[in-house]
Amino acid sequence: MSHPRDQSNNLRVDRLVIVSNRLPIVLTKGDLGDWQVQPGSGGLVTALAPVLRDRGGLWIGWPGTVEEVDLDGLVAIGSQDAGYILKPVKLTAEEANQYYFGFSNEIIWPLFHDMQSRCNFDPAYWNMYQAVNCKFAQVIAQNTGMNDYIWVHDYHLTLVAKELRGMELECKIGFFLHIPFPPLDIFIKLPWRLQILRALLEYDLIGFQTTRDRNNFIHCVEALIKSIRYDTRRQVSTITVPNREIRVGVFPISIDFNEFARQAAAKSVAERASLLYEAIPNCQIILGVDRLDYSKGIPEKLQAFRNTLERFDDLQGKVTLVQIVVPSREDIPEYRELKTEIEGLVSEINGKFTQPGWIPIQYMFRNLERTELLAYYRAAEIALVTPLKDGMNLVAKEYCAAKVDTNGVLILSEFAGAATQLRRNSLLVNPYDIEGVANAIHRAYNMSRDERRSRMRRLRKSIQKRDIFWWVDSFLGQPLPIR
Ligand code: ADQ
Repeated sequence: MSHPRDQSNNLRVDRLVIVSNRLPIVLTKGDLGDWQVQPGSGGLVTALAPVLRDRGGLWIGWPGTVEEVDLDGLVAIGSQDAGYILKPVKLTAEEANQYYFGFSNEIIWPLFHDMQSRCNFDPAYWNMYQAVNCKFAQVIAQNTGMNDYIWVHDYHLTLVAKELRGMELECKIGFFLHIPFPPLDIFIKLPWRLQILRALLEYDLIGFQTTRDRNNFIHCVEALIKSIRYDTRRQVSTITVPNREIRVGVFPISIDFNEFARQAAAKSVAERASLLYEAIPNCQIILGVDRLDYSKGIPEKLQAFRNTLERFDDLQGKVTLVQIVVPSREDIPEYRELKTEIEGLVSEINGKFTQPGWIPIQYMFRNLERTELLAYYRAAEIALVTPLKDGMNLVAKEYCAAKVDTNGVLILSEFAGAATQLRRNSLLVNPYDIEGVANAIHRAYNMSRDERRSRMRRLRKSIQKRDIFWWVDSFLGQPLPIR
């Protein structure tokens, strides 16, 4: 992999410092109270690990536990396994509660997904969010030098650059927002809108998933902060505020396509996929894979499936929806209520339509092993990815990568960031339009093999071309303004 930033005229960067809410390790407590460290998985770690190993660097974040435990020792083991240094930011239970569950997930998350009525604008959350961002900045300042490039990830850490500038750390700092950025009329509901916007302008480069998000951000800056100039004609635009420039760009995140395709093609996955086919005979499998979150539109999806069975009764006994829900944020009451709502709908639909030998919905609420997830991707003729709003949605890309036989249809929400890239060859739907989604399911079910294959081939080609390595390279390769 090349790193154009190293060859540019830019300041020579010595090391890359990744900062994210969570460190890429998983700490688990055994039955005897002993702690285990496992490496984290996921596209971001896969893509960044080689860069960190090659040019040296570190990853700073919260190890994910507030328990009294020898964090330094455990993290040191994690560093050894990873091949690069991990540095923990230690949080107390109260800090984790108010900064993470509170400000990040009860304010920014719902607001940035256009769901302001779900926000709990508690001022105590804001105070703790500032304090924890400051704590992150202190750990960064203690562990970095002038020539390091600091790359901060996501909505938990919007204030880090501002804190670092306050400590007179003048190195280059980039920021990538994994979730959407809302339009002005929603963003201005945030009581701390000016503080957050001004803090974001302390980064040198801000990356968004889509042009929509980038433009929303620029409109907010234009409306709320005076005397700025900008130009949105390019993939990366420049905002000029008094005395300095900030680059603001579009960098759609992706997956390690080749690795997904390779693993999906393995014999063990093919065998598992055949077992799934045999267990659901004479049916096309429609697959939903979502983290437990109201932004993912799971109840709406179940209603659309019910509508499909009601309006297209020839599909009864011919399609099975396999809905996998990954446990998430269950400490927040709204997430527990959502789980109850989903389970109620599943049992209502199954109660109404089940016939001897056919159950319309198979529902799973758990984490799956990679091989099992890939087997479901391979076995499903149709993927139903219908978030109400989503930064990108990697499940849509993973499904296509794993569909090595190309016999699959992707039904995709127009409000997922992934729709920008995949709109032409998926069936694009409005997830709020129950009948529209049902029509798309009917169309996907009846789509000819040739049409499925040619659409899926094009989807796969486009995802392979812009994979996670392309994403890392294009962010890190971006020339930064001189400070
Ligand atoms: P998420 O909201 O978590 O990410 P998404 O992009 O769909 O959403 O990623 C989910 C990940 O979880 C996928 O990699 C998937 O493989 C994995 N997963 C799903 N079901 C699983 C299961 N049952 N067992 C194990 N793993 C499972 C946020 C934003 C997104 C953005 C990403 C990356 O909300 O919009 O795409 O960050 O920027």
